[in-house]
Amino acid sequence: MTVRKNQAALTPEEKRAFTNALLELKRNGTYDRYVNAHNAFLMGDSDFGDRVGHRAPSFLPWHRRFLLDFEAALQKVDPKVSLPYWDWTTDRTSRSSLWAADFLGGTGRARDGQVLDGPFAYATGKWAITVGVDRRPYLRRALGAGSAAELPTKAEVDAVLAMPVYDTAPWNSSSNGFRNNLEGWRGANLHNRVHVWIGGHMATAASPNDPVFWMHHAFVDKLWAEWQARHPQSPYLPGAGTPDVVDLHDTMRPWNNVTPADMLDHRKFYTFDTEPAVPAPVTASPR
Ligand code: CU1
Ligand code: CU1
Repeated sequence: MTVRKNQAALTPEEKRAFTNALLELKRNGTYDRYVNAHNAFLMGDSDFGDRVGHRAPSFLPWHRRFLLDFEAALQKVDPKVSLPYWDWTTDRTSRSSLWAADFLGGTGRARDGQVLDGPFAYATGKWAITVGVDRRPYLRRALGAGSAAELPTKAEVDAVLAMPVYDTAPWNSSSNGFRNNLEGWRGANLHNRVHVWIGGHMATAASPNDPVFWMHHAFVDKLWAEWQARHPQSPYLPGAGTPDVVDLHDTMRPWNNVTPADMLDHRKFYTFDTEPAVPAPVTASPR
């Protein structure tokens, strides 16, 4: 069973295994298919994006499944790898070990935002951007330099985790409730603000070009699990019969065989290092 760990607790070997698996997916073309899929959701068909992956109740189950697919691709390269999560309430400056040259590399240079150090710097020849908002081929960041000067705080996260209702009509970026406050279109602005704080590619629809995308969303996903644990009586909403919105048992594009209900229990797929491990199912040994 996969255990997702806090990125700050990874050993040097675990960091290397994770970044090497990312580089291999980039080399074999898998990585850019994921960037393309995410980009298509936001840019290709606005109705598609608005109603499924973002600005919608299905924001959380959609990204849970997207991350699961990507993690499975990483594990094909190296079965020991899992998606680390980045707790941005704790590791909240550009001096965090997350941004060191032995992990993700640091912020971009002032002139053009180009990331110059670490495994994803353009000069390594291993991380050319092919799916972008323009033709610049290098990964860009501007940590804390944009309109989001500070990452969300623990207190801001706790206030959102205390919200008892998952989502509310009209089920979009104006809704009140846990999902939209976490996604960030209202209130303290959690998830969206982190994209803007990083800047560069993370502030665009092609955000998965920056590997920090996966670690940011792994933490957003963990916050959903924490919210569920705190509000065990609060269901995913809407339940049924809502036009143009993914109800509990409606399928989500692009998979068409996955519903939010299928995604509600993350322990079917992985656990976090902060919770007890799920015991392996007892199976008859083959011989
Ligand atoms: Cu997304
Ligand atoms: Cu995001």
